[in-house]
Amino acid sequence: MIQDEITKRVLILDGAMGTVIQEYGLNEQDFRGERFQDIPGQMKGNNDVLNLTRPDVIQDIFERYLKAGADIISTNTFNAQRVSQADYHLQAYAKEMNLTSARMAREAADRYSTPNHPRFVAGSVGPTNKTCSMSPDVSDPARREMTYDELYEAYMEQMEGLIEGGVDAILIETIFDSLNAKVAIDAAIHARGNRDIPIMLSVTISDAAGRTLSGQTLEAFLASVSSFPIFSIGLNCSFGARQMKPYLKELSRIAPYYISAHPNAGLPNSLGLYDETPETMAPQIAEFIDEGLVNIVGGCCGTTPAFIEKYAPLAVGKKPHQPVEKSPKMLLSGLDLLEVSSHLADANSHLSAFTNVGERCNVAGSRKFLRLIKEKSYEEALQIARKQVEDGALVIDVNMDDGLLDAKAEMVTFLNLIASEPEIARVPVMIDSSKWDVIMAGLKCVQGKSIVNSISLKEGEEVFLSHARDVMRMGAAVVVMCFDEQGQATTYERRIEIAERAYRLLTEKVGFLPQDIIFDPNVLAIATGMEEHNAYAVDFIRATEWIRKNLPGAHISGGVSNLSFSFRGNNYLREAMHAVFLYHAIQKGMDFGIVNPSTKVTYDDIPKEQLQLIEDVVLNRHPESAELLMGITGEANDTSSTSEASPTSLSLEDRLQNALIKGVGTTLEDDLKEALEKYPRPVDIIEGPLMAGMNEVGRRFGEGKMFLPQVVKTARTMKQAVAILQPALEAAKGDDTGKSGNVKKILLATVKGDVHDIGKNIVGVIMACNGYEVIDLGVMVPAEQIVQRAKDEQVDMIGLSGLITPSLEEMVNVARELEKAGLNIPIMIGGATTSELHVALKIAPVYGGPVVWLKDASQNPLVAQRLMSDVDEYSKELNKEYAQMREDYHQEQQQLLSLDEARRRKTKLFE
Ligand code: THG
Repeated sequence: MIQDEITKRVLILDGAMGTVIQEYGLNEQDFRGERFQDIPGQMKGNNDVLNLTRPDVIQDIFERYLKAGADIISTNTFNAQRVSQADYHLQAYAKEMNLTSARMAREAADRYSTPNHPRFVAGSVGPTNKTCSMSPDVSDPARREMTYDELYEAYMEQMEGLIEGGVDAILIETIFDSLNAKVAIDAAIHARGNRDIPIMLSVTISDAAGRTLSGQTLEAFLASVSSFPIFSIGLNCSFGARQMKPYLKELSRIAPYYISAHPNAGLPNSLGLYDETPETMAPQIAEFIDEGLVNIVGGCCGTTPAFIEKYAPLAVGKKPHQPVEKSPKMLLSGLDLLEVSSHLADANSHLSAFTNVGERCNVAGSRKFLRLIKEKSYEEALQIARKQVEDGALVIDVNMDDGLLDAKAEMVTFLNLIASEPEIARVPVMIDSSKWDVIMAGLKCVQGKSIVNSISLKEGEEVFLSHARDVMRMGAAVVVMCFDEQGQATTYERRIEIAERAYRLLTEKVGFLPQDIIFDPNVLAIATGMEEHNAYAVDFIRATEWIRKNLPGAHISGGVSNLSFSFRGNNYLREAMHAVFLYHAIQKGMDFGIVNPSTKVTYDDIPKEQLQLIEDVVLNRHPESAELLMGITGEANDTSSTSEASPTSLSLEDRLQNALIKGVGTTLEDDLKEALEKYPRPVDIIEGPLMAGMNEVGRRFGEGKMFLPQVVKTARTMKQAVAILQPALEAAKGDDTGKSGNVKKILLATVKGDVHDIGKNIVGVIMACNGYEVIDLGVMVPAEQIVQRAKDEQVDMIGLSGLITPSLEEMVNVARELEKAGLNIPIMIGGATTSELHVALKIAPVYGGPVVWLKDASQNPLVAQRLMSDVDEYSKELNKEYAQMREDYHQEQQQLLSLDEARRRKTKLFE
């Protein structure tokens, strides 16, 4: 078993599958085989189908890795699920691919196993080509290409195939979206049942700030999976070993699992090739092993059996990494980590130990929020969430329970919208509903680790346990209300009785971690005029103290604003009461509270006489004081106001730039109106301050100071700005000499095999702003479709985008197909791995029309302008430049001689 071997030595994992497959020079027919003659489209590139059509090649690769010394080989199933296979019309064969690949790997591993040196098979599970937590469309941030349940079905089928084929472990790899990963874990746990098949994870960091593609930090990701039974966690792809090392160090310092590393053979160079060799990589891998950072090492893109052969001896006799202890703290996350200690705070540090949960995104708790949701004014509703986070809310509660709303649909929409707002998505959410299907639907939208609000024993143990198991399955923490079959607990005794019973059930029957349980002993309204209500607050506080002492690890929360319902309309008094209540409850261990985060009244601010009176009421010292409370009003104006002063001290240009950088469009309307008066042409506003803002965003992203979801947001704000300027742009177009009536068309596409579209979307916005008609084909667009649409629409330009290395090859393919179709429409090339050199060497030579490489989106209008006005002259310039670059390149290459040539030229010493 892997579980036994991993404690003894550092295990060697295999290297890349795709890179090695390329060595075999397979053609379309090899991929297609006899079986798939009639399937439309291109099959080449679908490596997973080779399990069925060229099993000999796959077996050979398994064998070569085993021979090279791999302890673990992974199945050739990275894309073998129906979501990805749909592109090749092979959904129906997904399961068979897994089963076959696992069987072949099993057979090979068994053949190489000896009692002293067992070999293992890991079932490779990739992220699919769709993401669950990001929108495929910048202008519709709530949209999702795929739901949790759809992905779950696809993964389930894959896992079943792998397990039936005999894998020893499931390796969920190249994780770029934690929600996709959570679905995979959910499916793996269900597919394995009670078989002992460990789950291994491998994450891909994709920006300079060390975040995943979907925007989480490594720590936040660890929190997302912290309640799942994980065997190992590692990093793969995107970076070479050197860039990976700091993150690997962090991982081995904080992750309570075995650690794996499978770096690329360096970063791809401008041609998409890998510069590192087995000889240059080995010392870097040796560092990982020698410094005790890893338990498993292997390779990712660009590595081959020759690499693994060099790695295997490095591990001999070396001590494997010793996993750190699991944190006893509650781990929550949005895009960032929120760690909540389970320790009872001491009197001096209580403030830092309190987690305030924003209460305002609640249709039952805010008339304004209810109205906005009813009107579907989501932009403004999000503003309420954003304001709470700005005001310091560490978590936000979301509740859509209202008789006139479709609570489930609204919960899903709002959580999806939040996911596209990095300022808000930073923090974890508390999903608040009294309907279980609303909570489940909400949990299926969030990539972070959230809190379920709430479960209780009011419908008996069976329902309680079933809900608790659902929460476990979704990897969330939970609020347990002190309710049972007899109803709501209102006394001290009933509160602690229910809490204790629930605690036992959760920790003993369900296996819940105590630190993931939050008890809510019911904050109820006091000073209502009914005597039996007077002890509610003090009993809550006493129950809090008891629970913290007797139910170790568990937390305490409550809906603080409930306390003061009898004083509605007197906000100052309400907030003063809340401050007093929290002051005392926090001292006794209340460490969460659902509150209005913008409250301005603090305990110390309350004048002495008032304080005395309020404490008498809250602590039930003088029940008669309630009457007197009514007389208290504060100087403070309406503290719950959500209006936000805009910083008018900034210049117009700075305000516009800021709006873009922050991705907040609320001031755009006014500022753009002002700009229209100041600038001679509306397009000058776009190319001036707005473009400056976008460039600043690009710069910050490059430096790792902004991460992807923030960039997406800025793109959306840009679009919003353009929409506001649109009427003025239209009007101005009429003035432009002769241009109207002849709108130029540009076709945009992210090429097949690639899902990245931020850059492309920005280009779309900018081109639209410049008066071009944009036809955006989206992501993963096959060459045939590009050719077809280019012809049908008679476009004037084509923009091809791609971020990952294989996209380079695909762009060459698209250019070839366009050429074959007899087209010579100018092509613009952009995206992270693209380069002018690659265009000069590979793309321009296969295409008759002009091909231009663009460094960033700001260049598109200028280049387009030249292409549309003096294309002949421009083409000449480009061709000259490319010819020069090719020549320089070849000269450089020739300085590296072939082996034969080198031998021929050797210095002859003994003639
Ligand atoms: N425990 C748990 N969850 C909860 C509660 C709880 N969720 C909901 C609620 N109680 C906590 N949230 C609020 C939110 C707002 C108010 C009270 C509790 C509130 N709102 C103003 C009012 O009703 O006067 C409305 C003001 C407005 O319309 O703007 O007081 O106890 N687990």
